[in-house]
Amino acid sequence: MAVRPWGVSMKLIIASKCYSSWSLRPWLLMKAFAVPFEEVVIPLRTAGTAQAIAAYSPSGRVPALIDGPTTVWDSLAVIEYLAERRADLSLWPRDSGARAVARSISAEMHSGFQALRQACPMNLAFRFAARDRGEAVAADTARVTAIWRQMRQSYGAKAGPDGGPFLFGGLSAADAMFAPVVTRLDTYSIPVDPVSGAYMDAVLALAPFKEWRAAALTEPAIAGYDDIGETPIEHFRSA
Ligand SMILES: N[C@@H](CCC(=O)N[C@@H](CS)C(=O)NCC(=O)O)C(=O)O
Repeated sequence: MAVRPWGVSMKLIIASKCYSSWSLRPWLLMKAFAVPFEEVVIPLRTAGTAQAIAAYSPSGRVPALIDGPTTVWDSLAVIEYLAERRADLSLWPRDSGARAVARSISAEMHSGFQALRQACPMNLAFRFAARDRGEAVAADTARVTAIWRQMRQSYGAKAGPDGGPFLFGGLSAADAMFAPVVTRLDTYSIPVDPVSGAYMDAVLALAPFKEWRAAALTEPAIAGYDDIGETPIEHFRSA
């Protein structure tokens, strides 16, 4: 039986890039680590969205990854699958202690920070003014930025080959998991400490993130997502 080369047939099913925070995670990781894939973008909130997603994903949600006969859904499961299939790439940190912490903060992100998510949905088309968004959002922000400071101090900011601008030095799956939070804090002008600010700048400056954002800004606007009852202070869509 012929052995299928790694990744050749992988297909990543995602939703509108402007708004789909979950889709950004595996897409960014795969691009940053040059894992080849074909993308299928399903626009959100159309008459055909649910049916189009259901054709690929048993949960009715994206992202989903199709790798030959295998379908994986849920962003964290997709990332774990990729880390296993492409063990050669070390998508998680190489050190087992660091890897365990990276998985812990990723799981915390995956299942938490509901207030921040709800009050500040991902929207790459605008920037909104800083304002008090309530205690729960402030508490989520405090925890997220405490995680970032701690990871930077304990792992990322180390001198030498293991250092780098990301949570564990070089880019890892943990950064992909937090990328949508980075965009939210940026979009809603939420004040952060200098260490977190520098980390956010590093994520936002990633070439694959810029590629994602550029594509997001060419998509048709979805009024239901754009109308959040606030007037943007910056508009990034070209048309
Ligand atoms: N926990 C899931 C959440 C996936 C999710 O909610 N995806 C949204 C898009 S960001 C979706 O598929 N929505 C379908 C719809 O709105 O019709 C994950 O991590 O992948």
